[in-house]
Amino acid sequence: MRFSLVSLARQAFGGAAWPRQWREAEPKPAYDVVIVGAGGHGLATAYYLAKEHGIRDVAVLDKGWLGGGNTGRNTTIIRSNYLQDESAAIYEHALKLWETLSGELNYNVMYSPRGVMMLAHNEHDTRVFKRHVHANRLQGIDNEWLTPQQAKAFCPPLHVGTDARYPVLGAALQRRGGVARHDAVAWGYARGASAMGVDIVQNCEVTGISRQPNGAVAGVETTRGTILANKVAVVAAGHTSVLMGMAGVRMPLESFPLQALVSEPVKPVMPCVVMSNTVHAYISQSDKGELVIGAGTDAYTSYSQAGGLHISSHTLEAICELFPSFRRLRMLRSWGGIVDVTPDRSPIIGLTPVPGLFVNCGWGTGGFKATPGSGHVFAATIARGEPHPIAAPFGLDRFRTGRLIDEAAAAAVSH
Ligand code: FAD
Ligand code: PYC
Repeated sequence: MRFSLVSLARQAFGGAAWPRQWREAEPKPAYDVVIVGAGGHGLATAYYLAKEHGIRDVAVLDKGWLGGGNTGRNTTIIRSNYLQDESAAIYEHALKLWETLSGELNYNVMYSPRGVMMLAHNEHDTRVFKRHVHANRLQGIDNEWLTPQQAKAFCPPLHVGTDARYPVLGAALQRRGGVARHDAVAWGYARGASAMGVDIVQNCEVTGISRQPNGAVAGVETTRGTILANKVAVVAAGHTSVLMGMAGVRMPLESFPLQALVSEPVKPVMPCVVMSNTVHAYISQSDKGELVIGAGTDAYTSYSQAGGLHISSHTLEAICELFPSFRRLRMLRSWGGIVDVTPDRSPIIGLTPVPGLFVNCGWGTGGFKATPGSGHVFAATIARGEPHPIAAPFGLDRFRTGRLIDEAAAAAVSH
């Protein structure tokens, strides 16, 4: 039997109402804005619509439970060390919001800037990461180059011996990067949005997007009935193509399973986040003590929320190679999420060919870190009906010109 957060919380709070500051709403027949997807991005969008634009007649609909998509399934790596100015700007905007988010929401999202270190194992890695260090410093973003000995001092369990298959030749370190508690981010934004009047409707799958005779959006069809809306915003990572297809819009996206796993909990042993593109692993330690390990995407498109076993086995081999002392640990559980990926590995945020229909998607394997910034600029885009300046480069129209080239830092590990 499967329990949703809603049913568990209902039991915890006596079966009736939600705790004072967050209720599960019944849908109304009409809203100003309907947001499809109660992940971090959708909930953050609702929060900033209400808080910064005074738009509170908003419903956030989810086919499952809030935070049950990629928001609650990711490895929570937060960083802004991207190469292109456009990407660095949006991820840095998000990183600055992370720094004050617990205070903003009065909810501990456990943002922990413990440093994200990216390992170089060959000449190509070294050149690429040094290029990122220089680009970031020109952008005013912290990033520094470490020798193998400095990398070892920063992360003592890391093996930097020359006997390794791919020895560590150096590392790029973003000290302000780190991790946060993923589901707390969803809960914090949900509680904040709900307190301002936003309705959050779980177990409400959107099955259609209806249009007015003039072509503009009219609302959504759902498993709980028709809901009219002046504006509809699709923020449904992994499922965006399906939803946008309901409005007749084809999206340049592919959906892949991406998986992660955690070890049994142990005392603090891993002080930072480490990522290796070449050996292919990324790892940190949660406050519960589990080592949080991410794997790669499957090689084929799918909507399955579980990836291939050979992918996670490969990742564990890589972890054991980089951290020999972790070999004796047992794995506790693994899971998957569905990520949607654009051809240039940058997100899509903005207006669509359908008046009143907005979209935020394509964050691929790296959108958790963007959550506050994405919600912030998307809310402004919806409220004003034109792209926020930081979101403007990420419009759908860029695929006509090929304006953005592949953002190599989008994955940071080869997915
Ligand atoms: P989601 O949280 O997936 O929310 C979308 C919601 O839409 C879901 O709740 C879903 O139920 C709902 N939905 C879908 N279809 C419908 C429908 N028809 N009707 C109603 N609701 C619908 N990013 C990082 O920055 N750092 C990382 O370390 C990192 N690691 C990752 C590891 C894994 C294993 C995975 C899977 C992803 C990782 N990511 C990471 C990516 C990150 O998780 C996502 O980019 C981000 O969480 C997307 O947030 P979201 O709110 O857009 O999507
Ligand atoms: O974007 O940093 C990232 C990331 C790490 C693992 C998955 N995504």
